[in-house]
This record gives sequence, C-alpha cells and structure tokens, in this order.
Amino acid sequence: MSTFNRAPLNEEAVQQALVRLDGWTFENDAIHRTFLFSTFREAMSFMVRVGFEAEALDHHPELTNVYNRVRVSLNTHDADNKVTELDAELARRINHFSWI
Ligand code: H2B
Repeated sequence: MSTFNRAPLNEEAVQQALVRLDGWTFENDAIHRTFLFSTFREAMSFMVRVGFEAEALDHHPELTNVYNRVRVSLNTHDADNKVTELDAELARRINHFSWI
C-alpha cells in the first residue's frame, strides 16, 4: 500500500501539480494525457507498463485505446472521484517511463 495521500486536492493544488506534469490537463475532476505512438503494438506495450505501475501503487487509471493512441485519465474513486496526490504520483511515473 502506498503512502501517498488520498485526500482530494483543491483546484489550485491540482494546477500546481500540473506545472511539473508535462502534457497533462485537468478536466471534469480528473487529470488526462493522450499518448500517441507509432504502432498499435507500442500503444499496447505502454498500456501494460501503465498496468504494472498501477498495481505497484494500488491505484488504477482509466485507459482508452484507439489504434496507436492511448488516453490516460486519473482520479481517485475513494476520494469521491477527485484528484489526489496519488493521481499526481502515477502521472509522474507514467511521464517518467513514457518514450513519447
Ligand atoms: N484506483 C483509483 N483510481 N482510485 C481508487 O480509489 C482506488 C484505485 N482504490 N485502485 C483502490 C484500488 C482500492 O480499491 C484498493 C482496495 O486499495
């Protein structure tokens, strides 16, 4: 179990976190980023990699795939579907390993 805070962040705190999260935006109580790959295979590999990180953090994203595109949306169900520090942490980790 991770030690990251599952308390909802207010909008200002979310915007603050986004300053250091390249490519992520805040919309409808979630943070989102779309990753565009060269191939479907790469998109699938990325999704599996996200899955491992999600399991490590015990925190699970919404993933939408269409061919070579993957959209990642993050919020915390246990925090009434608001953005928390845990979402920011998963986004940080995804940015870290993303090769896009
Ligand atoms: N993922 C997300 N996105 N939000 C949660 O609140 C959440 C989760 N809760 N993954 C976790 C699992 C919880 O159900 C387990 C029991 O820790």
